[in-house]
Amino acid sequence: MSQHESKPNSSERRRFLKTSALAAGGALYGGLVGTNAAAQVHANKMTDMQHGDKLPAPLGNPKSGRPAGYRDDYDGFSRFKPSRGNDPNSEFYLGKLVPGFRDVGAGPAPFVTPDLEKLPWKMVGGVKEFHLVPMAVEREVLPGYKLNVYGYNGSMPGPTIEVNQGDRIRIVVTNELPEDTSAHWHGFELPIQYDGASELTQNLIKPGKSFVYEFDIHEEGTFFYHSHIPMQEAFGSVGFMIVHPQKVFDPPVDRDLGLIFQNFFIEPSQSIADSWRMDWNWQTINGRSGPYTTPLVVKHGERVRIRIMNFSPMQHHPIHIHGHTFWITGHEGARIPHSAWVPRNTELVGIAQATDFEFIANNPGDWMFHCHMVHHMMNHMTRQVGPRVRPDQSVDAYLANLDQSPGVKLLNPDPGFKTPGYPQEMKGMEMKPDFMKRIWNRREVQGMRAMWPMSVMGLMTVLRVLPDDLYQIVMESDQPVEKGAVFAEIVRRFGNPSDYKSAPMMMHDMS
Ligand SMILES: [Cu+2]
Repeated sequence: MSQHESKPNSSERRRFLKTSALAAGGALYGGLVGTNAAAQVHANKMTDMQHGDKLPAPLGNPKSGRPAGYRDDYDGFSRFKPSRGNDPNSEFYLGKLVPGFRDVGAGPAPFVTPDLEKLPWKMVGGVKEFHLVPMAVEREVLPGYKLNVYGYNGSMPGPTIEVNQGDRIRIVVTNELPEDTSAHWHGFELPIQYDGASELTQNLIKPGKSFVYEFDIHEEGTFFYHSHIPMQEAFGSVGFMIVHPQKVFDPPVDRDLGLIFQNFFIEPSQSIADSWRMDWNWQTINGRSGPYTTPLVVKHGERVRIRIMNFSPMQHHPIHIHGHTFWITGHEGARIPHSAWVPRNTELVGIAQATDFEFIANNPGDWMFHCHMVHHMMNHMTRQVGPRVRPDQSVDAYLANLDQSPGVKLLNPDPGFKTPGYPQEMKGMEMKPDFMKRIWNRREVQGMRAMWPMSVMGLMTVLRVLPDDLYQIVMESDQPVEKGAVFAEIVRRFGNPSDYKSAPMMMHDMS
């Protein structure tokens, strides 16, 4: 096809630009305010509402702060301020072996998976017995946005199985899926007939039937279970399986947190994943998408472990934490010897891998915690902003004539189209009042900047490092906390108050 033939005529071109200008109308503030003219008016009002660059009233009691009797400083590394220490060979460089506040004798810190449950068990004849039920699940990934997926016991991902090294466990798997399944215990060194590799080691579990898996746990670390039917894996059939070591990991941590990163391909206006796709446009952490992912809230100075598991069907995730350098201390295979730990700011976690991050939370604030792939930092991205959703514009014409690429026409008044490429526009998510109410109606987000949900999307969550008194206000008290108040207090204590700027309030606050 010649260029002449494929070039849209000028009236078509004008019509296209008009449509795209309208479609991009909500692109201000990350495009989350909606896609119509009314939203644009609201967006302008929000700009007018930049106000109050003075810090609000102090919050909390800075003097009540730190626990007594613990060292602050280790070879120049401080648990209470950003610091590296002096010598990369020091045991305490970057906080490497700096202990938390928790006593070794207290045993392992409780393992916490935000937005997921634990699978209960009972002791039967000296064996820890669990009941796991593969089933279809409706998972609300954002307020009002439900996906039809596969999971276990009503949850996607499934509930966490938590055991101790040396336990004997029995897992009764009862198939409530409309199709055959099996359960694989990923990474465990177990007798062959319980490995769950369908057909190779067992007959599939028919719908309505059960299979009993029973074995001894020899290892320790971060593991998981999943269906061994590939299309079921792509629908979310997975859960954590954490094994605490007989000898508590040294140094002990104060927080032990788990996040399962997944993605799906959801067609526009669909709620069911297309498991045959090679690209994936809907992202979840523990079954929720940013900004509905629940922030990880820790105390200033604590030693934190975060176990990341990637159960995406086809995509690896470079996972990045702001404001901290962390050590890689384990993979799903085993704990790594201290001598082989690696400090990172971003770590690639491949498909079916789990990686343990450890660090001292020595830098207070609300820190981004996210996959660094741009299409994973938003949902419903690729086909929503591409030409295929534009009326009267065929994708063939666009691909055959790239110099007609929409998005480079400088005459277009829309700010989203003054630069090449497509603006970040979230047509799949409108931040309506009910949506925002549910985002804010969680203890963990109290006192964050008013506009924070605009920047936390897809495979994103927030690591909140709070001084002890602010932690208590946010996580343990019922004291009301104004939007932005905790952030402002951290700026007052640790930042540069003269540069403080408050955020505009959210749309629903103005109406
Ligand atoms: Cu990613």
